Amino acid sequence: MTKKRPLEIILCAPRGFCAGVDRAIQIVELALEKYGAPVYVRHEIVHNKYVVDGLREKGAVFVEELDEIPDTDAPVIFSAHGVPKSVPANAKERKMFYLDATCPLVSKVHVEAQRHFDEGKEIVLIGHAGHPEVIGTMGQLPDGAITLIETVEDAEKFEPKSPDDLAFVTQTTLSVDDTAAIVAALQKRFPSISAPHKEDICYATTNRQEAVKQVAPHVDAMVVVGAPNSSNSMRLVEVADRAGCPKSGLIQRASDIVWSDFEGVNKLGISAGASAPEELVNEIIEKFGEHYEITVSTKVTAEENIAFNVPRELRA
Ligand code: 0CN
Ligand code: SF4
Repeated sequence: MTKKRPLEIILCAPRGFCAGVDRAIQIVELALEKYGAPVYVRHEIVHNKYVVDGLREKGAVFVEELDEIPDTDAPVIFSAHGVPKSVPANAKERKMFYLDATCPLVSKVHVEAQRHFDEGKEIVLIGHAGHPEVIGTMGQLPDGAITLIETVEDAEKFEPKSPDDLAFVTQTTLSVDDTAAIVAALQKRFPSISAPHKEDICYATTNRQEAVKQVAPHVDAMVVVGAPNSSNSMRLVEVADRAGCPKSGLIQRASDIVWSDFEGVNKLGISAGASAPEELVNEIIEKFGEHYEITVSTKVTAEENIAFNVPRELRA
């Protein structure tokens, strides 16, 4: 057998599950334990196929909209990304027993938007069109109350009705740097615009991006474990690119690795989006270990010790 080529792997830390994802998955698991299958889940509980498939096997039924659910006493769970106000309203009308797995840090943004609205402010949401969190946040208020801004150009073109009475909120999983540029463009044009008391981009997004930023310049390639529909995971790939990493890409499972992409790679960075389980990171490291003589170290750039409680109904 030929000798395996050496590969130095640097794991970014923090990576992987955040407190909101952990809580959301726990809500589905505890609901299955307490009430039995089926448990309905509106939208992927978190954006990861492995997690969703695992829960489906235990009896979770995933739908995109409540109208796909028959009249039932079974619990209905809303995903971590949050929902428009019309969703719990509809669930109440249909007398559904629902559990809200919206991350408390997304709910915090909902509350902020509501507060600005109650104060009569015109609201800007910085985020990506079509993402469920953006749909959920816009859906906290009547149509037209929130204007979505996706880019610096949008910020430069934005014509508010009340330029002196503006506020902005953001999606929680954005690029820290892109968002800072958009906010700067808004503040330049509208110096009195109200900003969140404390960043809307969540701690997990911020910490994962910072870890990738520090590792990326020192590796030949960066692998981000995560799904293409996961906003925070996609942002990690961009961060690696911009930090000067020659190659960076998303990998969902070990079977996705294209070995020819790693020719000439001696140092590999690995991170994982907030919705990617550590099992998948380990699976991918093991696969690299089959092909290379690997050494693994970890670069820790922040400590995290945040946890969120599950809803009262599910507490022991
Ligand atoms: O990947 P996720 O399920 O969601 P996005 O990054 O696409 O928002 O991770 C959990 C984040 C939340 C809310
Ligand atoms: Fe909550 Fe942030 Fe995790 Fe989203 S990425 S679930 S906002 S902690």
